[in-house]
Amino acid sequence: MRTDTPQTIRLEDYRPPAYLIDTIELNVRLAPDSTRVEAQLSIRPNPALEGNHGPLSLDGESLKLEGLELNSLPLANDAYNLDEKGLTLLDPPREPFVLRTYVTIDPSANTQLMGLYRSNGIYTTQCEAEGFRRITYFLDRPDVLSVFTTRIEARKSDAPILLSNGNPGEAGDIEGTDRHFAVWHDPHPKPSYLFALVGGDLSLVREDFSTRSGRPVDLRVYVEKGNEEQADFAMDALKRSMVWDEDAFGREYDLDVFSIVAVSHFNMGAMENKGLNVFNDKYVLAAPATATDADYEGVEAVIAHEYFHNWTGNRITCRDWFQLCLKEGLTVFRDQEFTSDTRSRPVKRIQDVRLLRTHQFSEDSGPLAHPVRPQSYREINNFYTATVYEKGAEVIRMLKTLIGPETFAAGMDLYFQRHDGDAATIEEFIACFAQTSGRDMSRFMRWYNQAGTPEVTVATFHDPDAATYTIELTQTCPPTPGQPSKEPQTIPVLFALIGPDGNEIDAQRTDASNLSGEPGLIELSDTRQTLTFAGVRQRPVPSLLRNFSAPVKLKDDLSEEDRLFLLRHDADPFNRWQAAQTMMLDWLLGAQRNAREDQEMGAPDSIVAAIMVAAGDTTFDPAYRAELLKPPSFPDVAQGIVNGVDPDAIHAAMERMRQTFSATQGAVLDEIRASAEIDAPYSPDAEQAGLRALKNAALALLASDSSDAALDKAQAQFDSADNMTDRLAALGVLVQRGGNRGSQALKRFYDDFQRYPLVIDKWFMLQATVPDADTLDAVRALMESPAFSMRNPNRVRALIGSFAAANPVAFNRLDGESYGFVAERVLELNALNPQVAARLLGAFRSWKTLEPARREKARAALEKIAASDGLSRDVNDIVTRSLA
Ligand code: B3K
Ligand code: ZN
Repeated sequence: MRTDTPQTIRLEDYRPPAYLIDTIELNVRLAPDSTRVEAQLSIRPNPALEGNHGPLSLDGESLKLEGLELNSLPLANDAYNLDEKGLTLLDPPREPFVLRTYVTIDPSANTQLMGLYRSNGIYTTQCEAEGFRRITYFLDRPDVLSVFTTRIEARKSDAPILLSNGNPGEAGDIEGTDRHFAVWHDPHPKPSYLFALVGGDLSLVREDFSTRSGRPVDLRVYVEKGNEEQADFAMDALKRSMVWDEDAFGREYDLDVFSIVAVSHFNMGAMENKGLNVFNDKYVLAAPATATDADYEGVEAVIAHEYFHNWTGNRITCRDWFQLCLKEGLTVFRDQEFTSDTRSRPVKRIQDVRLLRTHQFSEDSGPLAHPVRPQSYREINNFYTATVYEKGAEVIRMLKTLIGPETFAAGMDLYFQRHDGDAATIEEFIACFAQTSGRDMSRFMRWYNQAGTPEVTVATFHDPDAATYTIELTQTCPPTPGQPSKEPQTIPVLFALIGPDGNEIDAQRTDASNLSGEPGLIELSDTRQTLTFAGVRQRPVPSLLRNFSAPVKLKDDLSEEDRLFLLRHDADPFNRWQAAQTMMLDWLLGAQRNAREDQEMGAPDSIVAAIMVAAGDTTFDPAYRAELLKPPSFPDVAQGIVNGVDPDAIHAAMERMRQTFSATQGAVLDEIRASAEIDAPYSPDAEQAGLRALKNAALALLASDSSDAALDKAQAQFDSADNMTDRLAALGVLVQRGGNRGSQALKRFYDDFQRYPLVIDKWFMLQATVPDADTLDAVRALMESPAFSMRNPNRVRALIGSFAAANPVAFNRLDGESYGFVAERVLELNALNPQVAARLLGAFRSWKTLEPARREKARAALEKIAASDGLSRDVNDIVTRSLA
């Protein structure tokens, strides 16, 4: 493989396509090493452009061209150019014409898992973002929409099931041969990235569905043979998603068939191809013995997400890849709302914010920071990021908060009505809400264009004599690559003032700014704004940024006493939880500093005691109480450190905090644990899952002292569990804290579950995340396990990915050995699967904040990658930006 010259694509260079392709008829003859693809394209010059349309460059990569005809005549050799990027017709007709191409491709040799490939003997495709060009020559860009008709042919024994997008047409045996065929027609014009084709020996679970307006839909979930009893939950989740989108957004399904196919080799979670979603089987398969509650929730959320793309992504697609958040941020927002309606809304919000802070804030504060809508890229696959997805969803949530739910709903309706069938832009999307709200959205638009996590600093002042209370808010946003200075952006800050009796006070705002705003909402649009309230005799405690109303870092002037007060009284469940988190975080920051300076860390006894009171409150939902018992994450702490991150010091502080729970609150924890025991058969529903989450959060804290008493409880749970959630939680405790008991439990777990690769991924993950320098040796050894393969992305993520991204202690070994190890794996994967390699390399994203000794070792590992020959565009892009 050669190193691609990094070519930068810029949003400002966008030009509409010079040619359009109205229809494409594909004829695909599947064979393991040499699949033949015939394509007939009806092409015409784009009437929106004037004058000479020039040469026609079709994208094509790793294709073997076998034939080429224009309007049924073979094309002369000097009429076209062929290179490794595609096929150019030098002087195409000015009138509509038909181009026919014949190519062969090798699905078995496709280890990148882009284009057409085989996974465990099943032919499947992945075309987003630019994979269709690895199947046939085409204008492989999202603003070229075509009607697809796909005929697939294969040996019956090789691929008894043949699927593509749209509705099924003619199908049957090919007489006198051992082959058969199937034709699929998709009436909805779509970009090539939404094309899919599947062929293989699959088991089918089927159900009938009827949309609200009465369209019958044949729902199908296809899984590998032997997995059929693990597909029912996915089917159920699909039906619930379909009903929800009708209720919540008025969106119905629009084809006769909707299929989900689960495959075991997949670069990400799943893909929303029109009418034929292809899934990583991790997000389809679920049974109590093998899937955890979190797995069930993940299956449900990803099924919903891909289904919701049918409107936000497929019916309305993106004009160009810079607009990726148009479909991703919006669809994440929609799946978050679905989960909030299905399960607990406050718990979902807490979990989403935890994820955002852990991944997106880390990304936003390092060398890979980019705006929700980037302005340039070298490899688009590197922009399927926490920023585009999760921050993109936060931007939609802020929009709804600012304009209110009804105006937001009207804007969504307008968007669906106005842009159905379009390849749209963020500007067009936002214009719909500007219209329904009558507002100027220019400062809000900055959320799409400015990278970095804004900081909102709050200073409060109470004047008892004048009975006034003022809140002064200031926003800043740190520099990010290519953006040294930032403009103020519209930040919605939901708030309340809480009086000494614990009740919210209804104070009158007397300041001039934003008097029109909703009560309880501050619109911070300037760099600095001051609010004044009259008639406030006693100092209230402000509850700011309720429900985490904007993805910012809040620096307020509250005391620990204020936070204890909020933990007791705040009616906003998010901020009640946040009060506990902030107290823990402040303590952890101080403690890690002391640990680094070899000072006594102390113990957070009073904070822990207050949290235990809240966590013991049975008027709260158990899932929420479980969240209260989870300390801030390692990246949460690391982000608060300015003078060099020492992962061992952070770990020591986190351990001390957990041990304070077990040492001072052991009896209460054990009581909570026992009270959450379920005396009913397993069900993955939210209620039971919440009880298990509470029980297992209590167990994890209880066992942080590694006492025999606690380990015995974990052992008993491991031995007797009737479900994977409890079994895995107990195994985690034994592996992290139980020494030999952990090794024995691991052995038994492997013996019991070796038939289930997705369960063995959990086994890899638990071992790869033991916070100990020696874990590197364990990971090296596990790579030799027969269950491991560098060719399966799930295995790589479970073992190497979790070691690099979820084990800060072992990854940041002082001797730099782990950096070297991960760099070697990146280079190995670079040749096999560049997307997975680039993703793994992202584990270095915070290297610049490390203390100097580690920082230099991380730099050396990155430089070694940068200096290697044959870097893919994916890896080259990440390593270059990381070092810049
Ligand atoms: N749209 C796909 C992601 C494609 C990633 C391409 N590298 C899945 C999703 O977000 O729904
Ligand atoms: Zn998506």
